[in-house]
Amino acid sequence: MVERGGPHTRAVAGVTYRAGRGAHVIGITGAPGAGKSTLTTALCRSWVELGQSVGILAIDPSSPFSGGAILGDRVRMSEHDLANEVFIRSMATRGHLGGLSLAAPEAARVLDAAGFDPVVIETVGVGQVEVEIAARADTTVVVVNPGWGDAVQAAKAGLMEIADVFVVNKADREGAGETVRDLESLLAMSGDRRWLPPVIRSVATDGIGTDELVATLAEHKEWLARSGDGVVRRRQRVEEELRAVVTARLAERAEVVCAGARWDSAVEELFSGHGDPWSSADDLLQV
Ligand SMILES: Nc1nc2c(ncn2[C@@H]2O[C@H](COP(=O)(O)OP(=O)(O)OP(=O)(O)O)[C@@H](O)[C@H]2O)c(=O)[nH]1
Ligand SMILES: [Mg+2]
Repeated sequence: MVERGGPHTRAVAGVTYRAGRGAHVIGITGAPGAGKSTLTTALCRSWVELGQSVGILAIDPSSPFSGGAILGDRVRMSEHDLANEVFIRSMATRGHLGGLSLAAPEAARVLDAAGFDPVVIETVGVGQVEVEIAARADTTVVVVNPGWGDAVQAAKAGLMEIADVFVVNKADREGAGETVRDLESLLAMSGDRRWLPPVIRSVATDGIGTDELVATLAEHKEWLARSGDGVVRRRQRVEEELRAVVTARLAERAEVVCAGARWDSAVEELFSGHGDPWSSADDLLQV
């Protein structure tokens, strides 16, 4: 219902807005193919072992979570537990236009209300909307790969500002140590921070680094509560969401105003050389 938007989203929001249980919302973003889904799958194993149920929202994934990837772990997790404790939903950006920035937080809230904690939102870190969605989480994880290019790309995409935790994934490849150092010096240069984003190495395909990441995510959650930053962020989120709803409704109204008989005659009048667009808009917007 949330994905359909409009009155459907409104109906869901009416039910879930106050039903949230305060799940830890974690945004995971990074370049296409950086290993976000593999990493999330590895995290799920650790979380489920800790007795947590995980909700995952994958925004427009080009390589979606496969049942095989999730269920194929022979070592630590029985299929039964993962299938029961992990809920995955993919949302396409196509057809959503600007609506995704409304639909994604709403869908995360549905998962929270349903009792999942943590809730992970995976977005590809290209495109403003996708980056914003990840940035609006309680904790934002930026995944990069070894290679100087990746650290620079991350900086260019505005990912340095939004990261609470950096993961250098595919650390089995050459140059991981260099990328860690590059990120750390970029972070050190980026001024005064109350929370200095840790840089963690991982090999998501082998589950290496995931326990450290799970611990770091828990640490950041604790820090949010202790420092008061969690409250500040939540307030910002409320403000951003309200602004998005107001903007969406004004856009809907514009579609109504820019159609129909009154619209046609206003266009006709302008076309025949009378008035000006600004005065016509004033007339049209007066209900
Ligand atoms: N060598 C190596 N390969 C990895 C690692 N983590 C993931 N991969 C591989 O990288 C590829 C992409 O992984 P995904 O998890 O689908 O990456 P993603 O960031 O979710 O990709 P998109 O959702 O398409 O942006 C897959 O073939 C993974 O098996 C790693 O730590 N080391
Ligand atoms: Mg993915």
